[in-house]
Amino acid sequence: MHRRKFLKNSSIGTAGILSAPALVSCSEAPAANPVTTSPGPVVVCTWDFGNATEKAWGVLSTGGSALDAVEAGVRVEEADPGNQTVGYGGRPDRDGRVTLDACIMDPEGNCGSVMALEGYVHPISVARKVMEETPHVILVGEGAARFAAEQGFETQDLLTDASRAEWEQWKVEAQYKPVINIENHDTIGMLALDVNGNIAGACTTSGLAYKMQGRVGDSPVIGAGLYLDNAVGGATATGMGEEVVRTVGSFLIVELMRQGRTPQEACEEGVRRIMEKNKGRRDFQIGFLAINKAGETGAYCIHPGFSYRRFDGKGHRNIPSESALKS
Ligand code: SD4
Repeated sequence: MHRRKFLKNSSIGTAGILSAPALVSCSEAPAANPVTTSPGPVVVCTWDFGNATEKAWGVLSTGGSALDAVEAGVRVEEADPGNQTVGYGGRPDRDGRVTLDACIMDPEGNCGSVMALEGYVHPISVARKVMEETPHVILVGEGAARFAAEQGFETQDLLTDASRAEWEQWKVEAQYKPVINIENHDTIGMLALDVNGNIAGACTTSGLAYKMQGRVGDSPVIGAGLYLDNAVGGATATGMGEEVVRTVGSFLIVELMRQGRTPQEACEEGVRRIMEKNKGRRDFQIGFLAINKAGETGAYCIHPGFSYRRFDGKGHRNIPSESALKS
């Protein structure tokens, strides 16, 4: 049942509605400006997720929609136990529970999100169902899990032996306190521009390792971890979600592009705003990635070492972000 039909049928009507793959490091010195020009189709994602971009490209190159492409693309990482920041095999919270966050946005500006979802490998697909099958945008925790079950998703234990062993070790070493870690990476944010010039985006994560139970970062928050305006472009984020939420990072980047900045310039400004608020503190990581309607892409990160994948008609490239701060 699609959203419109749900609204029509619903008794509530309109009331109140609303390890990972190797991280390709770049040098301390800024790399070549990664802005590239090419009309769609094109797909980009945070970090070095070649299989995910290839999957999305398979959809885009056969005329599929940007929305189908980003969902299919990020599902690859959700299913990969080798990526311990996303989906199956994700690192648990400090109580040993794997809780997943994801959101998705389509070219019409519809969006869906799940937060702290447990027991389902593909939170991105549950988020899409929230978008398409309910009058709501966000479902959390038990409510999200119940909805997933109603939609026919299969439950699965997401805590792998590898993640459990690391967690046990962390409890000993960290004395059961959550840690701030600049190495919080491998969340996948993906943006696609399809053959019709439409943009969609998806973002999915298990969040910060050993977070407090119930903690939610930026990744499932529309405007923070992901945002797009089909007339302008899209943006997504990875890193310390609290900082991205504080600056509504992805929304900011899209608005900066609306005002004429390139994706690269907008990402740099997004990082600068966060640095400004933190007065030079550098014990966390933030990476932004953006695309505009012309298929130009850009990325920027507080620390060197951020890269992103771009797949377009000219092939599959891994582009180091211009990560080092200029000042
Ligand atoms: C979060 N932004 O939950 C996520 C973490 C992340 O790669 O990006 N990890 O804050």
